Amino acid sequence: MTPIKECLINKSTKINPIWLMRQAGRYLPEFREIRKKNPNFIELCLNPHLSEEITLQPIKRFNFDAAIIFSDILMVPYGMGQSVEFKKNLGPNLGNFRITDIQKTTENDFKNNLLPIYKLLSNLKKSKDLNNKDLIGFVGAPWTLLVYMLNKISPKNGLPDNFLKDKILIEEILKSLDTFIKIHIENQINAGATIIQIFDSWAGLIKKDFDRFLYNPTLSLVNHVKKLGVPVICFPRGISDYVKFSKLVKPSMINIDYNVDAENIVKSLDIPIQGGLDPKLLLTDKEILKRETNKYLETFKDHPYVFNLGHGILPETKVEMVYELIEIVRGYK
Ligand code: 1CP
Repeated sequence: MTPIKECLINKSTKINPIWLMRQAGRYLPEFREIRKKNPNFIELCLNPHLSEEITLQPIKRFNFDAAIIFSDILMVPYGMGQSVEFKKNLGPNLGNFRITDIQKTTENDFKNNLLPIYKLLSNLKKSKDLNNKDLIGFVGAPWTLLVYMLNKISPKNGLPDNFLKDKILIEEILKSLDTFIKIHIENQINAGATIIQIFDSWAGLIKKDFDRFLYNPTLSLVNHVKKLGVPVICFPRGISDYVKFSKLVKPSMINIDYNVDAENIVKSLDIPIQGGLDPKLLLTDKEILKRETNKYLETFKDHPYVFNLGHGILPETKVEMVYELIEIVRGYK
């Protein structure tokens, strides 16, 4: 059984399994090398050969317990027919769309648009580097994808006040997202994903109607993944009540962010927990990193716990600090 599966059957393990969100990415010199030669990010995500190499880069270097496919949550809007570009200094930039065009997109159109991602998974499945490791597929949660689809750029500076004004349009988009995200989940599992993670990176921006935007749409996906017999990890970043979320949505494992009080959550939840460490700690020094990492390891020592961060690893992280982190986690007794 893989180390993470062992945690998932609700066992606390002697050595905590470890992988890092955004482990395949810009902090790795070997990734930047490939990226320099491939300025079109979407094309890179749709190149199974290069995506495979990028997915395996952190595995070869650090021997993490899981690989997460090199792809992006915005590949779902792309598959639905919305244009998606990544611009230097801006980040994602999505195009206009007509809801009627999205509603005309068939399952087959969608699948054809994203075929290289499924090819990537089936290729990775054969890789010797992934022996006894999980292969994580992922999707964005409906709320987070709705945010990108309507706002067209990152909401990191907030959303306009009238963001939710067109109630009918929003319901239609959420309905399409539920359909296509489920298709994407199913295709990833059929191609070889052994775990699905649902990223709700902007859940913290939901101010009201939590049932409509957070609990119900996520529960619908979680039930779908469970029905397919695969564990599902939820990461509703920035919400104020992870306990309520976990009790209502019942994921196989919950990924906490770095604002969550670890001591409190461990007492309140009986499902496996992942993550928590502030990625900014990897920008400090080894002493601080050790002290803060040990706090998580100590707090979760009798709880099924997968070591990870409280959000993605930052591009400016030094590779030596990642080696150090792994040594701390694997050396902890
Ligand atoms: O070189 C570059 O400029 C590309 C940077 C990059 C990378 C490496 C982007 C653009 N996406 C990715 C890969 C990626 N994205 C992965 C696979 C790699 C891995 O985890 O190892 C995953 C799981 C994602 C998921 C993702 N994309 C999320 C959810 C997780 C999170 O960090 O919150 C989100 C919000 C995105 C959108 C996105 N894609 C890329 C960027 C820079 C962003 C964030 C933009 C923003 O700030 O709104």
